[in-house]
Amino acid sequence: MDGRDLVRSVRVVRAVGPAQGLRSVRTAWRRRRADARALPRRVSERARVPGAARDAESLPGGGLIHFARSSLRVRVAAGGAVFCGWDGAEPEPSYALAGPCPEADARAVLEPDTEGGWRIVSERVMVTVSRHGAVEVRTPGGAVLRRELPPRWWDRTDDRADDRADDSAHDGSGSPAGGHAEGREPGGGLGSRWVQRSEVAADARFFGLGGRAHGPRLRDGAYRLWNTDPGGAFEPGDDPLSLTMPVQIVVADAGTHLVFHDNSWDGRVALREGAEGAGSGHDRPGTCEVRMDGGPLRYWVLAGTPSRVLLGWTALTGAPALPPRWALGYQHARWGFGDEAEVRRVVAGYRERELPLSAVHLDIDHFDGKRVFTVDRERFPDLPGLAGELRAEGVRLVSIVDPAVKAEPGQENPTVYDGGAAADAFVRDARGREVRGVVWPGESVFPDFTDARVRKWWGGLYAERLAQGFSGVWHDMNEPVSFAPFGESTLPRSARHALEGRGGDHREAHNVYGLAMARAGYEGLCELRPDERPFLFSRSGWAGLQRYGGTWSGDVATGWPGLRASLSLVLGMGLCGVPYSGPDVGGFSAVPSRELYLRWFQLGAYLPLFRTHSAIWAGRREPWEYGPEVLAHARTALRERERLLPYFGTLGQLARLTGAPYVRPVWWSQPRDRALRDCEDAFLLGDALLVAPVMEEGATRRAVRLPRGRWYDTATGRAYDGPGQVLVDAPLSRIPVLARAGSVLPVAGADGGMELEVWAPAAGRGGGGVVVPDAGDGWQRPSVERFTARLVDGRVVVERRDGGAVGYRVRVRGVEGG
Ligand code: NBV
Repeated sequence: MDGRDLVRSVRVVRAVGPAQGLRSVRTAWRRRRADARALPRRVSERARVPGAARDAESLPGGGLIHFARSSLRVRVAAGGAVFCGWDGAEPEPSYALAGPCPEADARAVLEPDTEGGWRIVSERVMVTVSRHGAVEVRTPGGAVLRRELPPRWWDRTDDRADDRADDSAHDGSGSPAGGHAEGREPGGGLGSRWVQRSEVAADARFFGLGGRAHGPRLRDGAYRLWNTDPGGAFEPGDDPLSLTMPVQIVVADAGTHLVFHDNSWDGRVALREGAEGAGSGHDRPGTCEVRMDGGPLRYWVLAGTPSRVLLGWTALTGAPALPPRWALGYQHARWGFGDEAEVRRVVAGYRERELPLSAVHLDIDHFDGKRVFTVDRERFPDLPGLAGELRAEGVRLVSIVDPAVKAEPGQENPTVYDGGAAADAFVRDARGREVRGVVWPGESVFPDFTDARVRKWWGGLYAERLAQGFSGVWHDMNEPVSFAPFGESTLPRSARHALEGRGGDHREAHNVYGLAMARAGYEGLCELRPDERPFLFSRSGWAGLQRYGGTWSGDVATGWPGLRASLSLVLGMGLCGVPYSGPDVGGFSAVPSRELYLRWFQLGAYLPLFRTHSAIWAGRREPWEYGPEVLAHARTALRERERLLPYFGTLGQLARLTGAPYVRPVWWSQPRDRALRDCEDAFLLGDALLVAPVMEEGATRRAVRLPRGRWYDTATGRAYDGPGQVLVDAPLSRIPVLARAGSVLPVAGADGGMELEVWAPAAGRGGGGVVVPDAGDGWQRPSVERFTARLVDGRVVVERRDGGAVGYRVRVRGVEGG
């Protein structure tokens, strides 16, 4: 046990008390023993590279190339996504794909190239494969987006098996990598580690990899792929966090591409940005090295503009779930609501101060003994009554849901554990015993969400939450966490999982645990309440989480760096296809200064999930707790959020239809602008707005980097012409928000009805916007309305694209007096 373990032990004991703390020590030892027993110990590893190409065969969408010691399947799918699978890896089964693998593009065919390799030309990319297994992805114009060097595996063989299987090291291949004889299953049945190095343009920037605290631009360094509860609070520099995914978005002058390594094992991505050889002409390419502990080497590449790439990505992994309307309003969470009366008091506080409030979130303390799917009846005797009361004034209740189930059989009444045990729902170890861990309720077991049967059982439990009056759920602790004073705070790597009937262990299931739990909750809610869209957001997850809901920052540290991290997380998640997210406004871990709270609140007002929350020990987060000045400015932010609700609704619909996130990096529509690629302190909210939060203490002005075109400061009406950097006022009362000239966005008018806000186009330029009117909280198909805006004799004329009547009041801004 080292010093850090000691700190963790103290933390665990503080969280669950001395008795459970002791139990967690036992569990940690048990985990270590179980892994030592069940995971392969005596392994010898042999390095292997593909070797020389032998031949190739044409297959739909591309072909299969045989190398001396491996094979590569390249398959272009309709829509342009390219799949590459080594060693026989196929696109399915996959936790990321939304459905069956998309059809192959019949027009994409494998043909020999002039260098002795092969190429596949498709509509969006050209893929070339060299005789030694290097793969290049190019634009149709021939510019290289990505160059993959031949991969390298370390095939694990049991030493004992080796002794028997004679010396395959002397297989006569003559390759320095040696090792793998043709015909023998790669990995010798124990799975292979592998590494794949790639090069990208010298000017390329990396983004994505799920939720990272130090982004959105991913600088040089190693990023781990293993969903991890940071244990208390995190800041930029802490890595990994709860929601990792092997999805990179690479933006370069030559084009944008996304690469997704469809493999849920533990891994690392090492990134190094390139450098352009000023004058010398010698560029150093950017490099990316993906290293996985096991699992298939298969990946998808999607290329095009950022919006094309996200369209393709969400076509592949699923359209983002649309949150119900109310989930776009402001929400207040609290860990530590004492009782029903306190909830009422807080809601009344909002009402009395005329602060719009959409939902209140109840944390683990409303459970009976912190047991999931229970209620502490003494402190919350009538939750359905409370929910009904709040609902009448437009406030919903949202419940936390943790995956760990207290391991206790019921005395008189069956417990959740009883139900799960009867359904054989809990994760077992290699010897077939339930894996026990320690979480909030004490000794706990963990549902195996990788089993469809278990998902069904778990989904049914949400009936209890609905009966208590909850309108939505908040999944926590699903990395999954099992407290441990040393070692990993999760399940043993040797724990067994169904993995949809294939069978496997936690090394493969860990990263998809939160994703599969989200699926269980989402499908359960759809079945239980078919007329309403579920509201679900989850701390952990993986590629494809957007199909079921959103996410939030988790325990972001209170502090200015935490404020930055919270924006980085939202931007990163959006680029990975999960558009709905937001931070704990005010930070999770400590009491923020008034100024920090306000600046966080002002940022939150422009993010999809706008929610105040904190740790039980970190003070309160109601705006009035921070003095009258903060209260007044928070009210302004809340009102602006209300006014923008129709715009948020439209952005949610567009995210569902196109994959474009609400919150986009400023380079979104101009990825060739290098200065924009490096800008991390502002974002686009849809097409129309550029939001420049204040993330520096004491700042009342800030520099804003503008994309090309004219932008209006929405507070002053002053016009600025981009590209370039401008200095704008950022008084404590507001953060700078700029509107793109020519944009048309739906907002709530003073009477609550929807109207169009139109920002005057620059002379000689047109404009326009899309509006998706609110169609309730059900599953109605949205209607999409398109508008154009143009200047005619100095007047702004707004028309509907389909020629129909505009149908809304139009408010023009950005003209004299506007
Ligand atoms: O359930 C308590 C907290 C919750 O408030 C927070 O939002 C989660 O991220 N939860 C983590 C568990 C423990 C935190 C120390």
